[in-house]
Amino acid sequence: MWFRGSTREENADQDRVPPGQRVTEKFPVLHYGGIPRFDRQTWDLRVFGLVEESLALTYDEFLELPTTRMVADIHCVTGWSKLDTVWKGVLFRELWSRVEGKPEARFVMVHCEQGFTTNVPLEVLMDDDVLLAYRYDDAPLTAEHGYPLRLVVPKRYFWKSAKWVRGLELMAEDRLGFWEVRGYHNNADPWKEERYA
Ligand SMILES: Nc1nc2c(c(=O)[nH]1)N[C@H]1C(S)=C(S)[C@@H](COP(=O)(O)O)O[C@H]1N2
Ligand SMILES: [Mo]
Repeated sequence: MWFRGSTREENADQDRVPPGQRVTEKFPVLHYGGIPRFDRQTWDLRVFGLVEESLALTYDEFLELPTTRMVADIHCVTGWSKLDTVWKGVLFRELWSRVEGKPEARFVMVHCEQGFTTNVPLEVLMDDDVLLAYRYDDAPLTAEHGYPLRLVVPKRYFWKSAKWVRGLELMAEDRLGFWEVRGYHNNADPWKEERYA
């Protein structure tokens, strides 16, 4: 007997797609506002707030940090998912190991060029798949996808993966970022369909 159906491989992929999402081969570009210009001379990445001493790295200093290459599935709240995306950069926890956080630091506000922000608990950023990425698909990240530096948090909807990151602010209490203030869910777990609050 012959019957139609998905192959074993397709079924395996389906298990990787959260409810309400469709897989795309494309890489849509989504952001609020324009694409910022990168000036290597003035760019820095700051870690500040509830840390014993704030850190400011130039781009060259950042590139000296140990790198990680990671393959991850990403899920946008607008309904697309992309499987097996390849990123290279520095693990958040690698950067964090160079900072002495105050014990009351529990949340992070990610600050980007042009005022975009998103908030993520420190514990979530400490996961082994949270990267500050500067390469995608084994090539430099393109400007539209966040060059020179973006956050990638695969376990949350993709708006938490902030592009053009410039600062990480450690906080004791949670504060809502750009989309979180506008009604997006604070936790943003795609497997629980935490799209809107
Ligand atoms: N700085 C900044 N980062 C951002 C955004 C933004 O508006 N500004 N939009 C977010 C949203 S809503 C999504 S879905 C992803 C899209 O990333 P992409 O354009 O690389 O697909 O970027 C996120 N990061
Ligand atoms: Mo989004």
